[in-house]
Amino acid sequence: MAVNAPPQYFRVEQEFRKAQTLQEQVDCLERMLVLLPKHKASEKVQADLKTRLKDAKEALQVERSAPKKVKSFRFPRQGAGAVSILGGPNSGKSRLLAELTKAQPEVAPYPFTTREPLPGMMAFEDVAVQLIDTPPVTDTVFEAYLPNIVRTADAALLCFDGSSDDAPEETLTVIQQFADRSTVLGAASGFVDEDFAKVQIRTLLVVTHASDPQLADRLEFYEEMNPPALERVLVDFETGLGVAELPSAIYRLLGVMRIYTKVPGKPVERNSPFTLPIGSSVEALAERIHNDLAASLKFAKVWGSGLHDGQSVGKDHILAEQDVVELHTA
Ligand SMILES: Nc1nc2c(ncn2[C@@H]2O[C@H](COP(=O)(O)OP(=O)(O)OP(=O)(O)O)[C@@H](O)[C@H]2O)c(=O)[nH]1
Ligand SMILES: [Mg+2]
Repeated sequence: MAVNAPPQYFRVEQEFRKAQTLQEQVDCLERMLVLLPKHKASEKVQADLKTRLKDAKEALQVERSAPKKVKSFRFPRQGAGAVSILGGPNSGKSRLLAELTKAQPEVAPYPFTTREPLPGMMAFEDVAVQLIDTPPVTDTVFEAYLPNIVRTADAALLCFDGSSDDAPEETLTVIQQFADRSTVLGAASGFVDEDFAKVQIRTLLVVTHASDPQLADRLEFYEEMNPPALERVLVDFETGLGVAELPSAIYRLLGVMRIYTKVPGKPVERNSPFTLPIGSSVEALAERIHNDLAASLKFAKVWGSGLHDGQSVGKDHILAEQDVVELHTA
């Protein structure tokens, strides 16, 4: 966004994107309106925010007065982030969930096996990532609750069946179906331009059945159809190709870093790192731990790359993956 807003604004904007209920959306929009600087350049954004707020409030009224008819699924957020698993029928979505988590989805060699979304927790080193398996999408089949699941997650996996001649077309159909519902499977997560209705979700193309001898032809055919540029990994759950590297590729999609904290004079707490968006400052870490801590924060000592061990840094110091931080309030 071209508007010169303070970092708090963008944090609330992030929160807004992941809001799972209308009430959460209303709360975030109200805060964004307060935080947004009021000047000529931000007029369009202000107007957009106001429209969104009005729409969300109206929808909230409707939701309160009418019982829900549409099925919806909300999975409490757990771990360092959430990633939805999308794709056409039989593309390996459930197999992926079964391979990387303890969840036990039905996996079968015929299409339309999965009827409802199912979450599972994937371990990557010392963090966990929530994966959500979903029913297939085709040009005629699309569960109404899917955009919400995809938009409230941090990233998506789009499965492409490397053993099927139909995969190029089916995969493009999935992308188009979501695009038709203002949900753009793309290279980064965030809003598209300044259009608050449209959300982009960072998506990894997961080519399954990648040991298939005709894979290269199918991928070439896919490329010729001008799909959006997505990062891509090749896996085969039967031969094991690429499977060991998949968790780290999924973790990287989240755009977060792990930060370990320590109390002065105590050892580092290695078991449960905080995960913060890449580029976060010492202050953001303090805020994550406790609002009061951020207010009373004086400086921090950091152990990490490019620093002396225990180097003192200010609130604005930008942290890096796997830094160890000791926060000092006096
Ligand atoms: N050889 C091989 N088989 C795979 C691979 N991935 C999935 N399969 C098989 O392909 C079939 C379909 O996999 P599923 O995971 O059920 O596919 P899905 O996308 O969940 O299908 P729906 O739920 O019907 O949309 C199953 O028999 C899987 O075991 C792979 O990488 N290699
Ligand atoms: Mg399935």
